[in-house]
Amino acid sequence: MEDELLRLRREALAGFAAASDLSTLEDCRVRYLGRKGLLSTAMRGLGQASEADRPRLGKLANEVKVELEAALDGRRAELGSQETGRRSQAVPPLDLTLPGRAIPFGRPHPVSQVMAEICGIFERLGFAVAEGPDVELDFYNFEGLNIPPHHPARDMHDTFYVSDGVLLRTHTSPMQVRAMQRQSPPLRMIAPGKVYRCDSDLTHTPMFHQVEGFLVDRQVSFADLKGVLSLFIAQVFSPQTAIRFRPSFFPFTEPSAEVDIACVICGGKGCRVCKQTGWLEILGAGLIDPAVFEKVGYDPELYSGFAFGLGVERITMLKYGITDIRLFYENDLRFLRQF
Ligand code: 2U9
Repeated sequence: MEDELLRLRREALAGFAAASDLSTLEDCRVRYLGRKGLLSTAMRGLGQASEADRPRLGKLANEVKVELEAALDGRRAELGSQETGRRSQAVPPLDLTLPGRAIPFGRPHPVSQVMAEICGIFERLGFAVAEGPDVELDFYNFEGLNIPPHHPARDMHDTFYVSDGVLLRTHTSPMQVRAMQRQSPPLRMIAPGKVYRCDSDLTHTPMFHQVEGFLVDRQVSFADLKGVLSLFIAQVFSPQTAIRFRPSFFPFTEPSAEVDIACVICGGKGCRVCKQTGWLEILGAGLIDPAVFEKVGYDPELYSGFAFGLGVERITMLKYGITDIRLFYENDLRFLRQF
């Protein structure tokens, strides 16, 4: 028995020393010190030793056990630090002098930038900003704006219909009709957003952005409209930009006008962009037609108002000399990075 314990001790110590990694060492531990390992089996055999030998052999078995556990711990620590060392050597050394990797920054789309600029100008003039649904009811898009069924003005809008009486809004003014139904005057509001028309060429896309605005109060005149739009144009373009109001027609305004600025390319001399006229149309406007007030229950004898509408892509194109509207929607970074 004594010989067997000493042999186990020798073999186990040799096994621990020979283990070249933590997993082999663990196998070795199970073999010698595990619950069903060789040392436990030998200790169970102590019962068969003579009563005289038993205390000495028991003491020896315990000493072997303590010695093997200490040797195991030592070897485990040794192999553990060797493995950590090997792992850290596998990581390439850090070169702190290398230049960092640049984080590519995004930026707002040029149309979003100009949209924000336009909204900012009107907000500083006290206009509230309204939002509303892209899918609209016929009433808010047409009827409430004095465009009844079969009115020829509907043809100009190239409407996408979703179902009977439901459509993609062709302008953002439906939001203003909704606002008039909710609130009573005075009202000052702009409605920015996407609009949809079945049209596509160098200057038209099926979806584009508009900002439409209106002001309703007692005794609002065309002079108020001219004042607000002159301030607006001076800020978006320059205070030196010449402006003219040209008579026009819209079903929802009377009188109506289209507003031109002196051509940003030739300064008014005449060129290809302004078709030799020296002027560029940038927005439409007018005094709100009393028929629109009647639709929403405002008294047209008591209230008057002005309204205007502009296409954001068009303003952006004129501001930056862009000649093809489709460039806005191709997501070519060489184009977008210029803004
Ligand atoms: C209400 C009543 C009237 C908004 C207006 C225009 C004139 C106009 C076009 C410019 C270019 C749209 O993007 S475009 O095609 N808009 O010419 N819009 S007056 O009139 C309103 C708005 C709200 C209640």
